[in-house]
Amino acid sequence: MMRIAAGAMSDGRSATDVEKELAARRAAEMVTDGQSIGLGTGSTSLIAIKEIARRITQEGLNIRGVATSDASYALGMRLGIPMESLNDFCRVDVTIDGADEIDPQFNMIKGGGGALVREKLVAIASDREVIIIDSSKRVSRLGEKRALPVEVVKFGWHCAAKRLEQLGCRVTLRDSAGRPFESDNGNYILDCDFGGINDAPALEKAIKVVPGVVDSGLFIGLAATLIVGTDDRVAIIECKH
Ligand code: A5P
Repeated sequence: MMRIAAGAMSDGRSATDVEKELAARRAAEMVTDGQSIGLGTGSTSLIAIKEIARRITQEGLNIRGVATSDASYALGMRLGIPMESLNDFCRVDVTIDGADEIDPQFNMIKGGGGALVREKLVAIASDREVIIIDSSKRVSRLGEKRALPVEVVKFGWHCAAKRLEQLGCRVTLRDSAGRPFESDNGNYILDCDFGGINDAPALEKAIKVVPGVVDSGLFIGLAATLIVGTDDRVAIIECKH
């Protein structure tokens, strides 16, 4: 008799995969004809991008995509989504993106995939930021489970790391196959472990003024709609900031 690991579906997907898929598909259903859509980065966004591409093909929707990373741009192009640059309009109707953590105030940590700078630029340019997550991403306090990613320029990054440590964290230079990870912007990512963040809006401001910092993965007041997959259900929450 075949045994199925706890939390796994009979088709091999984990319970988390199912939750991500439910959230991503529901978000893709919200897309309407004529919109510009910010295409997020990460495994949940990937499902949404594929679903948007399917709707373009099957329903003939006229949609333009704005990528939050080189990976999302390449995927959008490969799937036949007409892509445009943020520079073309500097505004986007709706962005659909994932998150690493979201707290009860709907503030978030993003950047697990290293795309935080472009994700934030696209989020800020968006009329509506729709966040799609599995249930594990909801936390009572940001930084509880994840270190906070901070993108820094390479030049003098040690100095930026020391200044960040003075804000109360342990800093690790993100690595990829034994070499420092490089963002799409050619910068380094410092993963800053605060072991729980008490005042995320204040911390975001404090990090932003550290010389060498490009931006942090703290997304304050940017989520407009949260779509959470929980078991076999999906909840849509309008975020009040
Ligand atoms: C990319 O840099 C991140 O902000 C992702 O959106 C985030 O890590 C969520 O990724 P998953 O959908 O893969 O969990």
